[in-house]
Amino acid sequence: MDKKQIQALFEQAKKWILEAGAHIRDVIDEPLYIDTKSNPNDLVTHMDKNTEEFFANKIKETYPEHLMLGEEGFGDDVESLDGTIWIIDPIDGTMNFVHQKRNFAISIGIYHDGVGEVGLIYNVMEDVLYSVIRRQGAYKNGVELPKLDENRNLDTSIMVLNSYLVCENPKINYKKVQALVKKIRGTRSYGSAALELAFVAEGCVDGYLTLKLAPWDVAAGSILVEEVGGTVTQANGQKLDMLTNNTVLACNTRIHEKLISEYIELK
Ligand code: 2AM
Ligand code: CA
Repeated sequence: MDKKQIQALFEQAKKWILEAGAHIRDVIDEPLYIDTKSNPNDLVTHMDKNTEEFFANKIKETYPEHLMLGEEGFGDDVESLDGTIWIIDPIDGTMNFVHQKRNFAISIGIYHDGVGEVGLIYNVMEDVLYSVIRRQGAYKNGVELPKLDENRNLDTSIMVLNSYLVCENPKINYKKVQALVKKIRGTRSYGSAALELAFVAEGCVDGYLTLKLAPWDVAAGSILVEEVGGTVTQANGQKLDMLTNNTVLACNTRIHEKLISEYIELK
């Protein structure tokens, strides 16, 4: 895919994400039809489904040769990353959407032959769009984000961590995470992986560690973070796999190695 085609794809995706977001804002106070998925706290609403269907229809109409991988099942059965694939979370942070009517995002990552070329994360209620075209800069509402601070160290870092990481947890040595909490300057938890990755890219937090994200949670945010010089891997340092769930460590590159070698021990 050449530069011109990628630019055109970006413009199209941007138009659709802003349109979908504007619609959600218009109907935000209407009644929600809420369902649960894997467990009583795993929420989905008719807006998650309608929004994903909106993208699925647009993509099929406009780019019949492209595939879509989405959270709510309107996409394709994607078994390889060959070709052009739109990886979409129609509402990332559904619990926030339901309980708070804010702090959620639409996330779109467009991958070509396994490489993330375009990323868009739209904080719908704040009308803030994070966007990236690989090697052409990362932006927040059209203003370019600077590269991450090269002097960052753990003592002065804020990290996005969720409470599961510090409770007795069979998947990670939680005592090491507790030591990390003491080491760093502060912790935050926002409840939308896409926004949490965007905040790493923005440099307003320095790292994000979590034990289970789906491809659509991380597809756009990882492109954004890497564009500003950050590092995004699994929590053991291995490359992310966009076809499966992953543990995720996204952070300022300066603290990545120390986090993995001293504070993250997966079980
Ligand atoms: P969602 O709202 O789109 O489901 C919550 O901390 C973050 O983790 C949200 O981005 C949420 O995405 C995601 N998430 C919640 N449960 C998940 C699961 N079982 N697998 C992967 N990601 C999940
Ligand atoms: Ca979702």
